[in-house]
Order: sequence, then structure tokens, then C-alpha cells
Amino acid sequence: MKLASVWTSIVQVFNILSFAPTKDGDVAQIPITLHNTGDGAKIPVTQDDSGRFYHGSRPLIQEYSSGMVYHPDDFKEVPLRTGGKEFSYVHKNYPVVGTPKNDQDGEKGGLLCHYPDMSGWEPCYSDQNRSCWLKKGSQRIDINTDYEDPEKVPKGIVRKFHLEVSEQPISPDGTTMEHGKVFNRRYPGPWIEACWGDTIEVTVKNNLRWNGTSVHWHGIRQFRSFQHDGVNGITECPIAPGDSFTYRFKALQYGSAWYHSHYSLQYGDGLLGPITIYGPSTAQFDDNEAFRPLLLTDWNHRSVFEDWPLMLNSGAAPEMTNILINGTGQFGFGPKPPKYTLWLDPGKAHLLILVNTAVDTTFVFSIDDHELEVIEMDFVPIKPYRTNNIKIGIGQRYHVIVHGFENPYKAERYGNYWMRAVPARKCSKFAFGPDQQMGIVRYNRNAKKLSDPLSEPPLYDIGCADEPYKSLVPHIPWTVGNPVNIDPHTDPKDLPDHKRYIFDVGRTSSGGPGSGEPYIPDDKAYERWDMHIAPFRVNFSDPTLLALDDANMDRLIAQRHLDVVVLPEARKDQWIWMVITAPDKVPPNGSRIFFPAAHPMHLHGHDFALLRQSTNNWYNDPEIEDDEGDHKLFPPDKLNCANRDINCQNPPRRDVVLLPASGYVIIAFKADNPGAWIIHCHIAFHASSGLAMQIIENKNQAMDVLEPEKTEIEEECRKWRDWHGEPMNHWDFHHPTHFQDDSGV
Ligand SMILES: [Cu+2]
Repeated sequence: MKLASVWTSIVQVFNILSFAPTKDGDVAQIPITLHNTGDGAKIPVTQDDSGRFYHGSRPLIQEYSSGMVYHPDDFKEVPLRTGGKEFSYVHKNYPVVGTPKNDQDGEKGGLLCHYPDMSGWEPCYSDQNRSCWLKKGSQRIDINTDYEDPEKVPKGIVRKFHLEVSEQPISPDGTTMEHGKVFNRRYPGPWIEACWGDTIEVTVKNNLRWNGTSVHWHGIRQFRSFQHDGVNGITECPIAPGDSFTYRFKALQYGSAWYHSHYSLQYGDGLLGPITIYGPSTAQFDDNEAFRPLLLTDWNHRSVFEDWPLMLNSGAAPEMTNILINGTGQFGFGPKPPKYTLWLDPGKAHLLILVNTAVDTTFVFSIDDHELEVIEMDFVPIKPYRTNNIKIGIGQRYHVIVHGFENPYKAERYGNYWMRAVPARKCSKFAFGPDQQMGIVRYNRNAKKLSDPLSEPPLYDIGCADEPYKSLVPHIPWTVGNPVNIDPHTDPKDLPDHKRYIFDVGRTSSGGPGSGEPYIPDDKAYERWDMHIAPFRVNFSDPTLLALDDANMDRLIAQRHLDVVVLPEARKDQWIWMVITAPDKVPPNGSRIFFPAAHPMHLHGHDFALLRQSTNNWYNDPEIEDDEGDHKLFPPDKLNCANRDINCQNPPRRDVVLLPASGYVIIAFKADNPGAWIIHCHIAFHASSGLAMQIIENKNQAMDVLEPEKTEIEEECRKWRDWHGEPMNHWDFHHPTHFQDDSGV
């Protein structure tokens, strides 16, 4: 035994820096709390060769996730030890929920969820019961708890994280991309893990030379915290180079997502990472069998900013060259990193988290011969269903359970299987066919030689679509109500622009000399994507949240490129409906141009219900008949729940939906979250082109939400304006009018 350096002072347990070195951490840096030892404080703490800590002869308990070490006397009892490395316990008077993690990535065990404000409660989450989280007598906080109600969500702790944004060449597939932009010097960025009910606090420092940045926490509802949504030009100014900004928000939902830059196309160069918020689930999986999220992405060896002028000139998103799984892939004849490998255990149920972080590609994911049991989409737990492949649009996420074979050598004699991420047809564009056999699932840890699998792909359709509508049934049902933003007696064509509810996605020729429009470059008119009155373009220095008062709002509404929609003031139980169409043709409409393309549409600040998703033309849907029996669109008095073509009874709900090419979607969300929210296509090149708009929800309440933090935002803006006001800071300082040549988001 050797003596370890020990901090015997009381250490603040609740502000754990989760990126503290735990994997190969220096022992001297591990803080040790020994509150309850009395005279025992004189007894030395030691550590044996395998890293276990002792107080005298008594073994101490170490939290794998944080590196914290506790004295056993600090535990009132250990009610739940589920085997493996996962365990839950009652610490002093409060519950600690152990979460599962597979150790193949070198992780030492799952995150521990501390609930110091919940004395009297005990953990009830285990591999025997994944649906329960905390219990107290007959009370339960579990999979049935209404997570939208902040009062019902468990009270967790504050978890702090630091992200540094910088530039460096990266080679995820062995070929170097010179203009990588990364968080904390790695790609993908670090995994942010927190627990249901925690407050997540992330300080972002911008070390870029030529770019601002802002970081969006995709899918996080930002309930009454829209100023932390991370959309520059709407909820903040960009963070200037050299400056920092701290985002703070509550994890009311649980599940997985990703965080990414929302500054122009920046995330396409690497600024993204996974987020998991641990909570219950709708099906069982085994202890110690939860994998780190699998990020699926398309990839180029050019910067997205190099590709952007091609998009501007041709109107089409550039071709992609490769696919990465969790930041690794193989390319051409260069050095090849090993294929992404998952090790399964025979007969065990494994949790796999899939996140599409692409800029242009919908993926169809499968593992040869294996079924996937789908239990969660976006941040919404669903009734489990089984499939042999799953379609994932950009920004969408699924939690799936992979049931390992009892005898993995029966279907494939070596027990190796291909894991496939296939680009969906018409939802992807590659210069040449990428290697679709992207990863490998293996069972035999004792194999002397790791051979490639001989397995065959399952038969499935790789068309551009979401998962089947009927498969996606939320576990906690919603009954959607009639819209408060649609007047049944007003023709939608008679509405002022900022009160519209039908939005046609198309392209518009915009800008150019003498147009008076703010688009850059302005040497000629370029064709840009849009969905409302003009291609979207934010003003970085004049964000919406600082202009919510009536006079300023009128000023914003008057600027067509800001595409503002102001919702009627509504109660939190009232519903806003939106119709988004992707027509290939519409009744004559000025200079608009329409193309049949599918778009993954993402709404911030809400989960929305998908009332209808159709591949038919909204303006001439043969499935819809009016009173005279003609095929046509829904008139405003038919846009309600009495219409049997609209599903208000527990429809799928999520935060990204695929708008089918030539088709339309009808979505609804609760007017319960005051703020300024963007809705946009998640094809990064389309959003940069202008396929976005902003929604102002309960404006007066939004000003109240902002008030305590308004000075911080103003300070961030002041620093941005100072930086931006210095022409030598512009990447194009010899053409200073080129600085923002896209929408900015
Ligand atoms: Cu799009």
C-alpha cells in the first residue's frame, strides 16, 4: 500500500466538474470527503495497487463518475446493489441513483445522480426495474411522471462544465481536415452527462480567431430560460473571440441529444458533442450495458465555409465524401483508423443511443441479423417497438435496446456483425458511394484474430422518411387541443405576415444591387431557401431578445429578412398550430421557386405534436375532400381536432420532423414557454441559406424571464460589437462587406 494525498476538508460534492480527470486521473487530484469519521480523521487514508481506497482497514467507497471517495459511515444503507459497476444508495439522508455504463470505452462506471434536497426518498432504478427512479412510501417519481411540470421533476444538483472553442486540424477518418473547429481540443466534443432534475451550467470560451460562436443545447426545452438557447441573433449576440458566456438551464426531460454551435455553418467543422440526461426508460436493459452515444454524421475534408460559396452559386448543398460514427471512419487509401466496434455480451440487453449530427444526411441504421427495440425518440419515452432498421433524420435521436444473441455464433460463425449507417435515398448526396459497412458488432472477446464480419444486410427500404408514424407512440399521452392562433373565419391569405400559420418552403431570388435587402454578397441576386416572407438573416449585433418591447418589436417585424411571427398571448394550456409545406408547385406566388426536397424541421423550446405528416401537396391533397367533394386544402374551419384527417389523440411528439418532399406537416405545441424561438431546417446549408424563421411567444412574460439576466446579455453584445467593430478582425478585411454572407444561424 502506498499513501495517497488526501483532502480531508469538506469538499463541495455538488459542484462536480465532470471533466475532472477520472480515467487516468492523478490520485493527488482526487478530492476525498470524510465527513463522518470523528476521531477517525487521524487514521490515514491509503490506496492499494488496484486503486481502492482504505480508511485504516475499512474500504472506502469511490464514485467512478466523479472520482469522489466516501467513508462507509456516510451511507445510511445500501438498498440497491445491482451487480456489475452500477449501484444506487442512500447517502446520509438523500438518494443517489446509480446509472449504467458499459466499460468498453474505458469508462469506470456510471454517473451517480445525487438528490440532496430529497430526503426521505430512495432510489428504485435498477436492471430489474428501469421504469422507476425514486420512491418514498407509495409515492413514485418514474416513467409515468409528467416531466413537463417542473414541480414533479426530482430536485437534482448543479453540474458545471467548461467548453473551449478552438481551431485545429483534425483527422477523424485518417485524412486531415485543416479547418477543424472543436470543443476542448477534441472531436466530437466531450460527453455532457447529467441527471433528471439537475441544473446544467456550461461556460463556453471562444478562442477562435475569425468567428463568433453560440452554443445550442439541441432538444432541451429551455423552460422559462430562452436566453440560454444559444441562437446568436435571436437569444444572444455571438460570443466574441476571447470572451466567455455561461449557459444555465434545467434538465426537466431525460434522454439524449447533442449540443452544437449555432453560428452559421460552424458545427459542420466539428463543433458538436453528445448530451445524456439520465432518467427512467420504458423497457429493461442489463446492468453495465449502456454505451456512449453513437453520433452518426456525414463528413468532408473541406471546411463547410469553403463549401458555402458553392452552395450560394449553384443553390444546391455540396456533395459529402464520408460518414463517421462517433468521430471515426475510413477513407480512401490513407491511414485507416479501426472501425468503430461495439462489444456485445451474449443474451444481454444493451442500451444504444443514436444521434444524427450530420449537415446534410438522413441515415438508416441497422445491425445485421439484430432487432432494435426502440424506447425513446428525441427526449420523449415511447411505447417500445421492434424493427430491423431505423431512420434517423438530422438532429433526431433514438434510444434503442439491442438484444444480444444467446448464441451469437449461430447466425455468423465468428460472432461478428456489420453495423450499417446507410444514407437515405434523396435525403443525402455523396460524391461517391461511402463505405456503408461502418462499424462492427462483436461478441468474442477471446478471439485470437479479429476478422471482418460475413453477415448480410437486412432487407429494408432506404427511402427518405421518418420512422413510421404509427410506431411512434409517446408513453405519457398528450391530447392536443384546437389552435388559438387560427381564426376559422379568416382566409389565411388575408392575414398580416407576422400572424401567419401556413409556411411554404421554397427558394427566392434575393438581394443584389439596389434591392435594399441586407444579403451579402450583394454583387447580384442569389437564390436562397426560405419559409416565410424572405430568406432568413439575423443581425448578430441586434438580437431579438433585446427588442421585445412593443416599439422595438414593430421595428423587427418591419424587417422582412427577420421573418418574425408573433403568436397571440396565450395560456400555457393553449395550443399553437403550424402548417409547414414543401410544395413542388403552389398557386402563382411572385418570384418564389419550388423544388421537391425533404427538410428535417427543428423547433426550439418545445416538443411539438405531429398532427399530420403527408407526402401529398398541401394545395391539392387527394386525400382531403371539401364539402363539395373536391380535392383541396384544409380551409381554416377544418383545421381543428374535429377533422378526422388530423390526429389529436397522442400523436408522435418530438423536436425534429421530416417534412416530406412535395408534402406537408401540421404540428402543434403548447404556448407554455415564453421567449423568442427559431424554427429551421437542420440541413446546415439550407439554414445558412435562409430556411428559418422566428416565433415570439408570450412576449411580455418573456421580458420578465429575461430581466434578471439582461445586463449579462447586454455585456456580451457590447463585447461582440467592440470586436466586430474592428475591421482587422474580419476574415475578409480587404472586402469588409463580406463578413456575414449567410443567415448567421
Ligand atoms: Cu432543408
